Amino acid sequence: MAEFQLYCFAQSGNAYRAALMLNLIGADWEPIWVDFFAGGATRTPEYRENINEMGEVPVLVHGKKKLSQSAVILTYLANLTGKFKPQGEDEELESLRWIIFDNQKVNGFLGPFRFLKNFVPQQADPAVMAFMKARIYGALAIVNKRLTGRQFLVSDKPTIADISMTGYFYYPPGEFGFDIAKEHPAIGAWMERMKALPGWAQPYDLMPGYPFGTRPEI
Ligand SMILES: N[C@@H](CCC(=O)N[C@@H](CS)C(=O)NCC(=O)O)C(=O)O
Repeated sequence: MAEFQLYCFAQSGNAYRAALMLNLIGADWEPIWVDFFAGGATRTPEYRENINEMGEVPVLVHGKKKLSQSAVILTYLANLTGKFKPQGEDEELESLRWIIFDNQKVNGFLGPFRFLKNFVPQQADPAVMAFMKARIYGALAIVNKRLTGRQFLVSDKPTIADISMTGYFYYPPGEFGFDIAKEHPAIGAWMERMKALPGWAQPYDLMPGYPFGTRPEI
């Protein structure tokens, strides 16, 4: 058995943050596929009783520890390994600030927007989609401005704030109907820098369950 297990599925950008971190730190880890779509696994009493009372992925298991919330998982792994760890109080607070902004306003909207666009049988209300798209563009403009003239979000080295921000960014542009990297050049350049890190992989190559509904051998 690998040292770390990650409950996840390929379509989850929230889980991607944790999977990417594990890969970037060179951890010995294995994914545990969660049948979110067809099986509704995260909504079952068993999942909520035994895996995560919040009914979400990602969940990281490390020995007796079971952690959820990608921000908590990233912090745990950074503290454990010293890798991608913000240095000193100022960087730690700055990193937390960007992670909260990301969770709430960047990937916090990108995830549900993509979900409504791709994974529900009925067409989503256009007014809802327009509202969400406007929120996404507003948040992406803020991130793009932050990254203009900077290498990474918090310091001249990548930290867990950068890993958190990658959430949904590397899914195919067709799944959003817009191209994050092309439309926001500073984000696009930062995405290339993140992509160049040893161990980087695209979400569909890192977590099981793609194409939709299938379970590849792991
Ligand atoms: N803030 C959480 C978000 C986790 C989350 O929303 N995960 C989704 C999958 S992308 C989920 O499991 N949703 C289940 C549900 O809402 O029923 C994190 O960063 O870990």
